[in-house]
Amino acid sequence: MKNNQVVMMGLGYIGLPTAALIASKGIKVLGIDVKSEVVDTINKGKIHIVEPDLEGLVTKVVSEGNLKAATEVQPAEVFIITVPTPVREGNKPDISYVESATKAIIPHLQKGNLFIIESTSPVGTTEKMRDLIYAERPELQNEIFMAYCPERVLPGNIIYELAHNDRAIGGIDKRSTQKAIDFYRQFVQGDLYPTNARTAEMVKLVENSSRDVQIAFANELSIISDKAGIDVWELIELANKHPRVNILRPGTGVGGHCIAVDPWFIVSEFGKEARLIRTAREINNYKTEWVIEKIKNAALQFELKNDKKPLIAAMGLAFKPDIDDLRESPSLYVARSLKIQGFDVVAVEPNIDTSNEFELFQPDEALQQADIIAFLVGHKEFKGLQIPSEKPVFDFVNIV
Ligand code: SAJ
Repeated sequence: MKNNQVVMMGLGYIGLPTAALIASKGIKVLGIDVKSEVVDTINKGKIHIVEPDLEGLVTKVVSEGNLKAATEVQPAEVFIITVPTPVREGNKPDISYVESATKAIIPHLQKGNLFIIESTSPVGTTEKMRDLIYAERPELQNEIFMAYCPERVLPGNIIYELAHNDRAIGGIDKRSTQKAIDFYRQFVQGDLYPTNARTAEMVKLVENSSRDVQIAFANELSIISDKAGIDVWELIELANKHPRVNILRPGTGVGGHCIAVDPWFIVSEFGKEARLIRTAREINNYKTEWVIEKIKNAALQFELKNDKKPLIAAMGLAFKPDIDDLRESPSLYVARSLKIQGFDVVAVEPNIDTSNEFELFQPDEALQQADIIAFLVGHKEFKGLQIPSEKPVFDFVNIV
């Protein structure tokens, strides 16, 4: 089994960096992905996602022969599942990729193997996969180890955080927890905290729900302050001078692949109980609609006054500052909604070179040519820009 000590199922934003980090410790890793283009790219030492420092690491571990990619599973000592768990219609989590990855592993499992789920999952998923495995391979009952171990890395800083963040590790029994801790200790410098699988699953959901609730509080304050004629940024700065208050930043809404999604895993299962978590989701989604309304009202006023359509500059399209990731981005949603509603929109996004959807302007060009300017993301390039005083400027992220 020396040839493949670890099999990583799913080579996306978590699977690929984790596979590369493990391989960098001299452990043989076989990465599995259903997409053959992804497998081919990785086997050439290249990457298909955007993440600082990742390509260099992948090139190195592939050239050293410690990381290989394939579409078919092979025997290993450790199997790790890092496939997506999307939220579907009605905000219901879909664990079918975890199920199909588990099914693909089942024929290769051997006594003494360690099976780990990292994918964000509803509470009880690890136990479900345990039952699935034992139903097909009853002889493995109590002969393999199983644990849930959520990742908690920040996109843009994944390589550092994978190695340095603390982790919660929850086995289906105590020996599984210990086995998983021994495994992670080989490549994680942070502390490893033992727990059970259900708690570890909930820890992940609670971390992102906590951030969502806190951002919702800031977003609600921004809407209230706007009505009250108060500068929300000054308000928060002053409130945060209290030694036990730490309010986060309001913005265009909450985007990304985790914070706007994970709370639904709790709400869909504990609908009656999870009232605050659900409301926070609704507030953060509403904030994006509120931003659109603000810009639209200014645009309609401009049209009435000048008898022509305004040119609107969407300053920033990414889901958060200083990254090029446009997926699940509230800013992109704002720009797109305005365009769909018939407004003329140009975009400024310093982190991307091309767009099929928007004409891209340089920041100065946008400030000169646009009639309405809306700062949607706090990119560093926007700091210190000279803002024309005669035009309507919305700074939803307090960058100027
Ligand atoms: N945001 C605000 N105001 C704030 C902070 C963030 O509006 O004060 C917005 C951002 O603009 C963005 C969204 O929230 O649209 C999410 O950004 P983020 O930087 O808070 O988080 P992500 O989605 O990049 O990563 C999160 C992290 N979770 C926590 O901080 C609890 C990360 O550690 C997780 O590993 C990741 O989700 C994940 O994969 O679950």
